[in-house]
Order: sequence, then structure tokens, then C-alpha cells
Amino acid sequence: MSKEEHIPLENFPSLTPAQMEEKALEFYGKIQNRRSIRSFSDRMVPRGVIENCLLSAGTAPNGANLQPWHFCVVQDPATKAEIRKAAEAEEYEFYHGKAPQDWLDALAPLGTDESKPFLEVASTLIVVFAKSFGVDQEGEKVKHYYVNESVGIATGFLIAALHDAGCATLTHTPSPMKFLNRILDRPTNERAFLVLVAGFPSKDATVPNITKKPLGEISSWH
Ligand code: IYR
Repeated sequence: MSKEEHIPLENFPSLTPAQMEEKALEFYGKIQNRRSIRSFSDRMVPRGVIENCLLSAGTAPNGANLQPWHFCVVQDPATKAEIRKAAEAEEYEFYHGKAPQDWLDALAPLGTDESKPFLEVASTLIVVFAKSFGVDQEGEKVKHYYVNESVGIATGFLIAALHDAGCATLTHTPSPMKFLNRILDRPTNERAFLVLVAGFPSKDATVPNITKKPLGEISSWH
């Protein structure tokens, strides 16, 4: 394969240390307000908002720039209902026998259970698929690298972009997620990574009273 052409770096911001610190604090001020919610209204997220946020997700650093992801945007009520039904069947198994007690104990403060009405009520589900490998024009397999890391970073970008655009999100991970390939007609080289519920909180939405670990606990300097 030929070496990629290199071009001059453009648009790298030039900020003073003080400006940088202020910007960093400003971003923290915004992102700390993001909360996972489980009670959504049916208010629609406009297509343009989703598309612009997906453009941000697509800029994520990733293994060998092979961009091993695909995002299915689901707004069709019948498809959302189908996803809810299949997810709730699996969640029922999870909460009634499959999940070990320590996992259920860890989840208790969040108040989650097998009921997932948000999968139908929220206007938009973005199902993030990870492409375990690619397929080239001749139908040959193309190896992908650091797929989980790449897709995780892209999903983080997507969540941050949606939050910045004024959209509430919830990451949802029914397990196993094979049913999403069937419902969304995705090929076997793709596996669902997570379901991102995107929308707006219902009027009566509440959030668990939880806190984040302090800086001294999540970081150290060497
Ligand atoms: N997938 C289940 C269980 C669940 C697991 C974790 I880890 C969470 O942080 C939240 C939920 C569910 O969605 O209820």
C-alpha cells in the first residue's frame, strides 16, 4: 500500500496557558451537567442535530484510520418497539437469575430493572456497531485494529456532542445484542457495541443522587 500523502497541519488553536485552563474548566462545567436519564419525553431530535453529532463521532482517533464503526439511527416507531421487546426479554433474564448478586447489588443505587420504556418513548436510538473486520471491494477480509478502543472513543465523542447540542442520552447495553443485527439487517462482521438513547427528559425525570470520584482518587502525577 502506498504511503499516505502528508499535508501541513491546519487550524491548531494557539492559546495562552490561562486561556487553556479557562477553556478546560468551561468544558468541565458543561460536561459535568450530563446525566444519564431513564425517563424520556417523545420530543423529536431533529435529523440535522443527529447528523452533525455523528460527524463529530466520525472524527475520533482510531486504529489505522480504518474507522471500524457504523451508526444506525432508529426513529421508526415499529422498529423501536421491536428493539424494546427483544431487549426487555433479555433484560428479564438478566434481572431474574442471570446476573450474579454482586452485580445486582452494584446496580441497586441506579434503580434499574428489566422495564425499558425509553427504548420506545425516546424519539431516537443510535445503535453503535463495531466492525470486527472490514470487507474490501473484492470481498476480501480487511483486518481491523483496536476496535473496542476506537468505537469506545467515537461513542464518547458522540455522547459529548449530543450533550453539547442540548440532547439527553442514555447508554444501554442489553446482553447479548445479537438481535440488533437481525432487526437492523447488519452484516455478520458487525457487532452491536451499545444502544445510545437520545432525546429529552420527561417533565418528571429524576436522576440518582450519585457523585463522581475526586480528582485525587482518579489521577496521580508521575
Ligand atoms: N443492561 C442492564 C444492566 C445494567 C448494567 C450496568 I454495568 C449499568 O450501569 C446499568 C444497567 C440494564 O440496562 O438495565
